Amino acid sequence: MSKIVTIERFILENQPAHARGTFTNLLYDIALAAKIIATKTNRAGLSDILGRAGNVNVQGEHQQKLDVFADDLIRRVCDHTGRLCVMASEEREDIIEIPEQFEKGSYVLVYDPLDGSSNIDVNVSIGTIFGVYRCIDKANRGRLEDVLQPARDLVAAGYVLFGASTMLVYSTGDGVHGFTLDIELGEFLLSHPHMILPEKPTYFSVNSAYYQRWSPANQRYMRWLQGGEPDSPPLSARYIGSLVADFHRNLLRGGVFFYPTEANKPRGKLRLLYEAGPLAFLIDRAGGYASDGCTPILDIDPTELHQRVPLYIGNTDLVRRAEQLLQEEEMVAA
Ligand code: AHM
Ligand code: MG
Repeated sequence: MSKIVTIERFILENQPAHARGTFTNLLYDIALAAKIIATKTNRAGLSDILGRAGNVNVQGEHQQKLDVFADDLIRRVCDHTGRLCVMASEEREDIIEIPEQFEKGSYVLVYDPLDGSSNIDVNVSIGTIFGVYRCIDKANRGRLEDVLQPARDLVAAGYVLFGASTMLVYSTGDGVHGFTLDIELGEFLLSHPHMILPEKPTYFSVNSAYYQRWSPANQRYMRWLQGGEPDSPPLSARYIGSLVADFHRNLLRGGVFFYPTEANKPRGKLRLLYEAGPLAFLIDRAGGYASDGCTPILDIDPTELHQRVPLYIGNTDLVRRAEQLLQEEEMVAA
């Protein structure tokens, strides 16, 4: 019979000795927050949690009640533990400082508390995305520069998928590992050790309703993915509109997700720090690649907290094809 391994035991046994302690406990904290958010999302149709909170977030979007709940919960789970020097959330305009009365730690947490907000009220999968950096200057309490680090410097990243079951997938650099929440035990159990992107891709994922707003290179890329060219790969299409769910499916089945620039979204939609960066770290560790169409996402130096970035992520050869078409387009324009 195969072994039953809880996330606690896995984290403990798989951290290098120097990281045992603070860092291990930080991952426990995130797992705890994930369990609480899972409980809430599972009751979404039952409790008074559905619908808009009436607030507009920093991106000018309406926040859902669950977004607000998840954002506040992660802050409350993490701000007093002495493990973090600063946090940043997609839902907040500024960095989240650790209150003076609490000890500060040496790690930085960036998170998108509940991604896929258009799917919250319609019982479709949503997710939480997180990344962990080391604080740049341990002498100081956290500052903006601690948060504005390239994804290559992440020490851990992961996501929680609130789907038919709840899964937590993370990497500390050495493999990508997935855990499924056993709701009766209240424990995440190791279900997907060492996740590797299949060599043969199955799906492409994009919101094709925006096709007319894309540049000719993106349109050509789409036609290539759809099988319209002699060297097209044999792919099928899937798009949920929740990045975590689309990413997770493609990680298991192989494929590419992209969210390009558009006439009215000149920098794309997705956020570098909270969405593209952590997922780029994971896809890299699973054997794939993420790009903004020109530069590896891992190498982009963030300049703003809520910076947006075009994203192409998945099997390396599929992402490279997008880069090639976009570069050809640039050269013609130059
Ligand atoms: P959000 O942070 O407001 O939830 O937006 C991010 C989401 C992603 O999960 C998803 O990939 C994308 O927005 C879908 O956007 P669209 O509805 O334009 O296809
Ligand atoms: Mg988001």
